[in-house]
Amino acid sequence: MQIIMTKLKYSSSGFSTRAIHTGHDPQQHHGALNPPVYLNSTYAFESTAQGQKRFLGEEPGYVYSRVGNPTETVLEQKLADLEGGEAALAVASGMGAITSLIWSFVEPGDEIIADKTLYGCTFAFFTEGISKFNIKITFIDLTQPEELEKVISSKTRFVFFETPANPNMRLIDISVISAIAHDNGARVIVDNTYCTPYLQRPLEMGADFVVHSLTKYLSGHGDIIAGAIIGPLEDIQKIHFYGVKDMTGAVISPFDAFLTIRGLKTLEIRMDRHCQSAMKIAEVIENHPAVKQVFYPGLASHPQHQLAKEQMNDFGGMIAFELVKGFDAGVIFMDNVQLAMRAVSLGDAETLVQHPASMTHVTYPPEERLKHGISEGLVRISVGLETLSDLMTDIKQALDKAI
Ligand code: 4LM
Repeated sequence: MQIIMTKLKYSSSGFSTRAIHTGHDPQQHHGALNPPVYLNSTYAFESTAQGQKRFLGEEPGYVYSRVGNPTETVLEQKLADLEGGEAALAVASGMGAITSLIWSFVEPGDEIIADKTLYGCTFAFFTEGISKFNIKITFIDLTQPEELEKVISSKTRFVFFETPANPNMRLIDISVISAIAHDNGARVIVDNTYCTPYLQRPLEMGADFVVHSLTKYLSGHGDIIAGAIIGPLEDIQKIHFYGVKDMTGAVISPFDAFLTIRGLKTLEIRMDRHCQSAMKIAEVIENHPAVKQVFYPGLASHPQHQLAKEQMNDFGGMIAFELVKGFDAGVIFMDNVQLAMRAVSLGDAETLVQHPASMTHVTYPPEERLKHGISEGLVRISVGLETLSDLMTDIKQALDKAI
């Protein structure tokens, strides 16, 4: 079986032009501006010989939708182009992307080094899932590259991190970590969900793979669960035709691929708005008497503000903060927002507030959570696309009650 590749007609154009046009030629579809949603599980062959050739990889073409679908292909062309990778694979969820990638390459006896702050289910996959199969997982503070130098070995298969990290917004220097990993024969996976390729392109900084939860900003409307992996063609082929086909089966629905294609058309303008509103809200939160500390890479007070300016094109839509009166004040804040929604997930049009220690990061044992820099009182906001003045009013009145 082969990945279907088409020539990228818009490869030298700007970000939004490529997000809108790459991968779909209306003239091949009756002039239809939007790619059709191919709602089929199987494909009819012209002859037995053709079916055999497709299965043997001697002729490109589809055989069964667990191993490829034309709507999925359109999305993959766009994602590969936007991240600057050779190829992409769209899958059923962000977790499907992480697990399919790792299952495709690790062998018993291998080691994975991961940053100490990760989305809770990624942490659980490492600690409760893959580590059962004689894969050693070492969590370190990757904001300190010398820590990596100390623990990396010839057995290290992957170095894995998020930047900014969910939920506490620590940043990791992609080029420095990639250089150390490569010197030791390991490959680097960056979860770029918080940034999207509009704000940060890890492959251009030396990472080997990017993974995404498409559930978030890339689809952008909170109406699907999906994921993606972007990387070298040969590796993506392996993840596609082994990792997803035979190991995880984490196949994206063609309709979810279509909704992500639709979301990508407005990614740039949505991200600009998320970033502008988040910057203003972070400033307001930082100056409020109820607040002890704010973690937003755009603030001069963020310990890695300089790295944020070098590595990201803007500072994103996610904010985390601690209240002076800790967890109880966090609950008061969350219970008093009226416009913002109390919900996990991120990157939606709606502003979402959540409490990592009891929600997204409940998979960490409490003492591990603290060790990994996720304090009990931390509150997270995914700043949405609502009118900024309305959001400000809502957040201020909820903070006033948490003094
Ligand atoms: C959340 N996050 O934080 P799927 N990578 C990152 C994530 O934040 C997530 C995933 C992967 C949240 C979900 C409830 C950095 C998810 C996993 O949910 O499998 O598409 O993505 O609120």
